[in-house]
Amino acid sequence: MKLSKEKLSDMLEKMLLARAFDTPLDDLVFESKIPATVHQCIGQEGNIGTIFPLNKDDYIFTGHRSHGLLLAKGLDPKKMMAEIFGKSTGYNKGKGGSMHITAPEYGAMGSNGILGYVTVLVNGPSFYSKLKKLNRVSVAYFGEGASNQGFVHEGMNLAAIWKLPTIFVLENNHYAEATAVEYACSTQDLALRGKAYGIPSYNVDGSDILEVYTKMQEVVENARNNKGPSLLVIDCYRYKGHQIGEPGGYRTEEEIQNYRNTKDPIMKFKKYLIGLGYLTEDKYIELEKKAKKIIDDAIKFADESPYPEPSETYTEVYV
Ligand SMILES: Cc1ncc(C[n+]2csc(CCOP(=O)(O)OP(=O)(O)O)c2C)c(N)n1
Repeated sequence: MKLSKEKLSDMLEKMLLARAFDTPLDDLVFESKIPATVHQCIGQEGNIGTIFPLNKDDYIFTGHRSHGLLLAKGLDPKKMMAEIFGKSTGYNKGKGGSMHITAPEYGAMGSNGILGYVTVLVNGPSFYSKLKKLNRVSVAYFGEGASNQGFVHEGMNLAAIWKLPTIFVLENNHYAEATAVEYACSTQDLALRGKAYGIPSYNVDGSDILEVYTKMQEVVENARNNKGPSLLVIDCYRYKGHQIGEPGGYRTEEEIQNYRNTKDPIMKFKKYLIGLGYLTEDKYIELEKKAKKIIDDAIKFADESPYPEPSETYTEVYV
């Protein structure tokens, strides 16, 4: 696979943007600038490699830990931050918050706090795309904890029998809240969950964005060529707690440090690009600063934006 320097650079910038977005959120929650807790994807930035083979009009359905994926899909950090702040300038006028950011104009069909439900919803646009011959794919993101939900098995079965252009992306970050995957999942080979429904299923290393990208490219092509759904199981790790403010205590600091030191997706990609001669230490620092500036501006925008008016309480809601 030969990717241009520009494409590789864009991947690094999106990873840095994802990390820069989630990093200041702890303080913002503790200062009550953000009125609810949020789930950070720090450590899981390799997973955004799944976004790059997609077109703007391909659909994604994400879960509660989705900021990095949404930024990579092209959403505006300012409108995302404003949404998390609960401000009227946010994607959903501040009524959705971190777990429900929705921007159909980017194919971002909604984050969803109901674990695993995305695997059912995703088949709607897949079916539509197949019926109307639109050649669009639809992707559902969910965790290994969510993969124990009944929905997920219904969603996979339906995608398989109707041969839908659906891609299931299971982000195995090893813990569902405080519960380790070894305890909660009956098999550690989570690809079996797709194979059980006759779905081609692959394990990929989430610390290597290019491995993630390459496999996603392949399954996206298969979906566009009417070959039906696929499952990617991404092995990854979250450095922060399940959510901001969690007390921890279910894993050792040593384990977290070990991942940071040996499998950090940004550090690995940085090293790779330096090896290729596409990046220098100075350029990397410049890109990090650029990402931080974008997020500082987004925070300022969110902070200065107004809350929705009380009179808007019942607009843009179903009931
Ligand atoms: C149907 C449902 N059950 C329980 C919860 C509460 N809950 C929220 S996140 C979470 C753990 C999710 O773990 P996982 O799917 O592995 O995703 P991760 O948080 O690790 O990204 C639980 C149990 C929920 N939101 N929805």
